[in-house]
Amino acid sequence: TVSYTLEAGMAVVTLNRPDVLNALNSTLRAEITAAMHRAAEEARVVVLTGAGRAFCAGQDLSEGVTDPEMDLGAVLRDEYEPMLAAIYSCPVPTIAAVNGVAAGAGANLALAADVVIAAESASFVQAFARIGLLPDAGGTFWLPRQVGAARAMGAALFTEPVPAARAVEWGMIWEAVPDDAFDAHWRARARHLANGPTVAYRAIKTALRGSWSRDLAAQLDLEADLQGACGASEDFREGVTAFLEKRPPRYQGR
Ligand code: LHQ
Repeated sequence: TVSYTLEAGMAVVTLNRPDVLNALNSTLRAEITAAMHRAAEEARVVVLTGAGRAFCAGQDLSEGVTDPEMDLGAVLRDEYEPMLAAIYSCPVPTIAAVNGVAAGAGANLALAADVVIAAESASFVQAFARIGLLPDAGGTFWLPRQVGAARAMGAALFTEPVPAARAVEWGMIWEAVPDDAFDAHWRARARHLANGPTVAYRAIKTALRGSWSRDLAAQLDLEADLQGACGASEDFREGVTAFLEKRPPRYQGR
């Protein structure tokens, strides 16, 4: 239910249950988690995308979610959290290439990636309250930070689809791209990162992602530590040399 390709440092993880808009069942969650771990080992960028007309419709609602013995909290802890952690803790940059609707946990799965690029026809739906749930899969963490408290609350309570262009305007995602240019565009973005200074990208992720829970003094200290490591990388030397020689850098990711 996941297809995985690796080409020139670019891993592409495609959610592949198009008949149900790539709804997340237990198998798909496990396969996404495994694919992210594999990509973390062998790729310099990872793209998450969906097969067919949707990105992901969230939890598979035909998976017995209302059975009395189904404990939603346990499903979240045991299966969703490892999947989300594999994405947000991935040491290399992650791109969610949101090809179509992203609903419920599918929307928040996308928001766990470092960069979200959406097709213009895509939309983000905090659908949870429609069926009597609260936004999970990190929604209540990412949304207020990315779009502000008022928009986060409105999106969660009213569950209206947020079209890609508005998601950009709100600061929820990085960019929206016309549908006919979407595929070529995210591939170019991914290639850019796959050919970039991987050590620096890792430092950028560590510094930015942890900044919510640090104060300024701790953050400045962390920047100094990380910059020390970047300064010792081959790619830094190459970057400076290329600049002085007025040519494009050739980064090896070391
Ligand atoms: C689906 C689904 C789906 C199964 C479309 N499941 N089949 C919850 C519980 C447990 C633990 C952890 O956390 C969670 C978190 C959550 O994610 S809760 C939120 C779950 N997701 C939703 O409530 C969204 C449900 N889907 C929709 O509202 C619509 O399908 C959207 C707005 C995504 C797309 O609408 P349309 O473009 O009109 O497509 P459609 O509704 O006709 O769907 C196409 C097919 O996909 C259809 O099957 P069919 O046999 O009629 O062709 C749907 O039944 C199926 N499908 N989402 N989540």
